[in-house]
Amino acid sequence: MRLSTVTNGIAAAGIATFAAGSALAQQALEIIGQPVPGATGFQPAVTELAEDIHWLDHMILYIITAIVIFVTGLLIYTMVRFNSKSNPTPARFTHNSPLEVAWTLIPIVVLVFIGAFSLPILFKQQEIPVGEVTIKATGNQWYWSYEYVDEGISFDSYMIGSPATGGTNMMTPEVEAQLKAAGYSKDQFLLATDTAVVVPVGKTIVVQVTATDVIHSWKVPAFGVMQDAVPGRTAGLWFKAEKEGIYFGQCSELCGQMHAYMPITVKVVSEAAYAEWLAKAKTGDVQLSSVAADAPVQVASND
Ligand SMILES: [Cu+2]
Repeated sequence: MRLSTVTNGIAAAGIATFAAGSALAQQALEIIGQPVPGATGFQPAVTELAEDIHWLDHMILYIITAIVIFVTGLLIYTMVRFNSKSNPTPARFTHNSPLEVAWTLIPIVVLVFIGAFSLPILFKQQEIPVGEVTIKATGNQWYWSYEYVDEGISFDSYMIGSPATGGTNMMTPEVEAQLKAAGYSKDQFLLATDTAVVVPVGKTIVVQVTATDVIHSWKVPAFGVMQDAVPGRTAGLWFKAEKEGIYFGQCSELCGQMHAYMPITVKVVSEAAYAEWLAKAKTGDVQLSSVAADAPVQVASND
């Protein structure tokens, strides 16, 4: 694993950039998108798509709750009112047309209502805009490869602690040290990767998802995106992250023995930090800046 040193300036600007680089505040990236022990809700939403999904989920939860209360009430009423003690002679009729029409129409209305809100959200996800950054994500057994198609950068991304990084997919003191060196803690084991997808904040990112062997799935919960990676086919997803930080995702299509060990790490950084990373990545160093032993990965930021 490569651990590079502080913010190499853009070569062309040499010393000037270096001076500016040191003037930029060194800001630790906050880990925002990760599972939390005991949590039951969603990870924080940092894209419009994720906000839409959360809104839809909450709206449907109200409808579900009303239906559950209504049906439970009916059941209890029926049990009390029509048991053999309180209703010894049951009625003999077999049809009730108004009732049957009602229990057909009301669910249709409920479903159409839900569809009227969910379909526009689905279309928003599926209509891929023109990306300001386009990344091709390729699923492999068992790691992700990334290619910044307009920049000529490509690299693989392995879980820290996986065999490719010298591990055994188990937590060991060595893995803990590797995680620490990369700016993470033990809690990010199974989530943190040796290299990360780095994207600028507030920009439209288009990810072209595919696979080389079996079906994988590229998913980052905080962005509200998930796309199957199918061999021989390229499918798109897009997002615009509104907050700088570190976001984790996982392969979300069972793809074999080490399915659980091919996570996704996305670092959303300022435009300046992205430009610096890009310049460095073009020289072959795809690590994001340097690392203080106890701080999350440092990136230069001017805000
Ligand atoms: Cu997979």
